[in-house]
Amino acid sequence: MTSDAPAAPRFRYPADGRLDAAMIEAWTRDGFLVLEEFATADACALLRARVAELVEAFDPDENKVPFSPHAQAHAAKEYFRESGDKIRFFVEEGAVAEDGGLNRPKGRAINKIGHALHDLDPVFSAFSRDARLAETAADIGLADPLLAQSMVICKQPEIGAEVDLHQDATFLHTVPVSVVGFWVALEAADRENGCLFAVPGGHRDGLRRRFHYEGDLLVMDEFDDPTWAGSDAVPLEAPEGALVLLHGLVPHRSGPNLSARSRLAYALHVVDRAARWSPDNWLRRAPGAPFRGFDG
Ligand SMILES: O=C(O)CCC(=O)C(=O)O
Repeated sequence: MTSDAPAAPRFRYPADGRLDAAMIEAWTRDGFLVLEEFATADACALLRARVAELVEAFDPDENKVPFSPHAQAHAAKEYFRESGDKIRFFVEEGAVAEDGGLNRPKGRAINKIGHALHDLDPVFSAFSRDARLAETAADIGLADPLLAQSMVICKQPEIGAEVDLHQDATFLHTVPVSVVGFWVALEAADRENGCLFAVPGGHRDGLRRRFHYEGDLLVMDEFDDPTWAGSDAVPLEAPEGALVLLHGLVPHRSGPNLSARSRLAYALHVVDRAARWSPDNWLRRAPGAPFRGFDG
């Protein structure tokens, strides 16, 4: 366990989104950056209300695909494979009863919603295309940013599953690696309700795994030590409204939520048009729905 690890340095999000020298230094050194006060309490409340509306409209009888962060069992399902340009709902493994039904109200059963909220939902699109984010993206070297993927990660009380140690470039691969995670705490995230943990400087050690299509199969290639444990990961505790930037190669994970509080977050993954998108990535978009930038 890493719960005694020191906390990560944190900064206040600049009003214009432009990162100062200390922030750039921390980003370059650590491969992550915790920026508090990015989103106001009202903005977070608006997004939480929008999530509640989306969940209300979701019919769990149509699809109850559990998201399994360890086994990637969802990867065999068309419902997941086709979700790159849709808004789809994945339930917690712990919310599915033996008879296949949900063992709790659907609002407490969703693991995540993905993967094109930033394009398809007006509330999430506006939030994702905040002009400040374009400034921040430029400052961390994204020359021509494209919004590739978005997810609401619910981390439900008591059953919220942990997310295993991973690098985002495993799932959203470009040559060279360019993906950056823009992760926003829509509710406070701490060690009790499953905050992020990341390995400082781990982005310098190269790509460990790659999840991609091989023919019709989605496979995971392992390039390095399969016992990769991330025991040097530090907690990235984040108050409501904080923005956490994650370099595509920085190993990170999140803990389980055994608390009575939820831990709602919004993650937007941005790649650089100047890098080559790997066509065997799991995430696919219809030909008429290419990635778009911060300016829409
Ligand atoms: O929010 C979480 O629990 C995990 C998020 C994550 O790993 C990611 O966005 O890459």
